[in-house]
Amino acid sequence: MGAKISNVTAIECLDSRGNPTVWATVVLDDGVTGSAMVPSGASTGEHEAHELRDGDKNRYLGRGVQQAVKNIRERIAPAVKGMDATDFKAVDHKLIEIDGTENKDNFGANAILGVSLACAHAGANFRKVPLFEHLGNGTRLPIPLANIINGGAHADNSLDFQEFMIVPHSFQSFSDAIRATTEIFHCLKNELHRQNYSTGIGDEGGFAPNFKSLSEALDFLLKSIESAGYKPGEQVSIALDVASSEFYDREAGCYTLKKSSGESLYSSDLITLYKEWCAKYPIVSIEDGLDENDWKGWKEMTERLGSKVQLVGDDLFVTNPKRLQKGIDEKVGNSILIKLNQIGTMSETLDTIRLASDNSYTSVISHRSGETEDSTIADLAVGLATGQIKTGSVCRGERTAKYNRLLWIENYLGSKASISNPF
Ligand code: 2PG
Ligand code: MG
Repeated sequence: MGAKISNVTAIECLDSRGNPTVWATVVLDDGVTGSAMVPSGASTGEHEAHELRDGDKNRYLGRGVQQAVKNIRERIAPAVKGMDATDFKAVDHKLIEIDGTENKDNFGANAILGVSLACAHAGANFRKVPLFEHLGNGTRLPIPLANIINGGAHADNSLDFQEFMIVPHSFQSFSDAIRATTEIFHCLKNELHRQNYSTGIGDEGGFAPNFKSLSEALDFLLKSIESAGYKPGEQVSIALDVASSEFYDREAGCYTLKKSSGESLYSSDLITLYKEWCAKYPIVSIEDGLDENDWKGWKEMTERLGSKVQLVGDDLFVTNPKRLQKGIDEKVGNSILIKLNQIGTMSETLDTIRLASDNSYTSVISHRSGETEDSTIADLAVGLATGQIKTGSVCRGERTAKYNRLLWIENYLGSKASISNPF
């Protein structure tokens, strides 16, 4: 009896882009269960853990995850049966051991993560505590980095840069920060409409019109912050995810803005552009400003911008402690994006967050562009008190699921809830 795992099951379900993904459930001896759904990226880093897809063109255009589901049912379930679900670290360790590969190629990181997260949920449910309390002792709500203009691989428009986010960093509570975000989102919609731009949305719920230039998108953000009645820079700032690996031309060694002007830029030109923008706009954070293998460029970027701006490594670090350690050793970046499915287990994710904070790197907990109603990352952000979360725009259910969970946690914590400005 107790928290012992009696079974692990899984099914193939759908993500927000209409692609199949894994939904895993851990069942305990006493009947308590825990479930989780696995997200999936579009602008994936080449160093991420392996996402197992069936490749059978006759099902879901090759994107099925039946093999991952089968791996959970037939290979993982018997291996973790009888283990204590409250000790999710031991279960994760077992998953890593039986997979036996560096990148989780054997079972698939999607199979392993599904079980790892479901186990964490089952443990929390067994202990009758919310997941965030099971994961850590944090009570600090994160500042949202809300992606209200989409481009890059997430939208069919003219923007080469992937995410234009607003950061409501100077509010007294998470609910006030979300209210401001939502008001700005609606003001942006009105302004786009007024100027005859499309108000259709991209993969993460942000607007995705054909702007005339990248800086025009920034101008619209600034205007919307102001028309919602907030002070840019003082109350609400801007964050970018350039996702530059998507348009880096490795052979030519330069960045080609292929969705818009076709112009090619070297690392140092891009850094200069960021520098100019940081002087003109209240930009507090730039993610993947340079390519995932451009360590030299990243070093220069950190030297030139790192004292003023948060430089977040996503494709660069892929939530991997080894790659983060290289960044720390080489003084590259000052922040890491945390995506559970890049590394594949909850425990390894917690280790990476710890390594970051021990070395004064900030951690930004993140969704993927392909998401589900699963809200585990909201609990992760609070339990580990990381102070920042990136989970898309304030529309679309798979994005609001995380914001709503945070609103719930804030209310649950009552006077114990805190929030603070990391910028
Ligand atoms: C990113 C993410 C999430 P994707 O690049 O940061 O916004 O996108 O999941 O497509 O990698
Ligand atoms: Mg990114």
